[in-house]
Amino acid sequence: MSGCCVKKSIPECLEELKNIFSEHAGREGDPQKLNKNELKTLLEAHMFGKCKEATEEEAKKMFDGWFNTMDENQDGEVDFYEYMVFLAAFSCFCFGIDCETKKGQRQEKDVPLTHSRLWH
Ligand SMILES: [Ca+2]
Ligand SMILES: [Ca+2]
Repeated sequence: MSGCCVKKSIPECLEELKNIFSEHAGREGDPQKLNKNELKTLLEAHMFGKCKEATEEEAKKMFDGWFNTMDENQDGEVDFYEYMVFLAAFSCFCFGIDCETKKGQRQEKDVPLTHSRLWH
């Protein structure tokens, strides 16, 4: 994954993101949506790795927080739209860019700093 977007076009990068989503979403149940197991595997494989500083219970609590943040319509699964909205918000957070949610609140409220600290 490292080097993504260095010499790739934006559509190529988006296709890569979609491929990662599809690869994991297709493992269980609905192939168009990520359930909790699928999302956990995706995040560990492509985003955060395994959390080393937190206990298993703390990691589960954090993951549940991430999942609930991503599952905007609260149907218990994360679809591609929810995944991309999360990535957009997460990108802003990582790059220190202010981004407003639909409710007009700062994104930091949904992605607490402790999550970032513990997952790196
Ligand atoms: Ca699925
Ligand atoms: Ca959902």
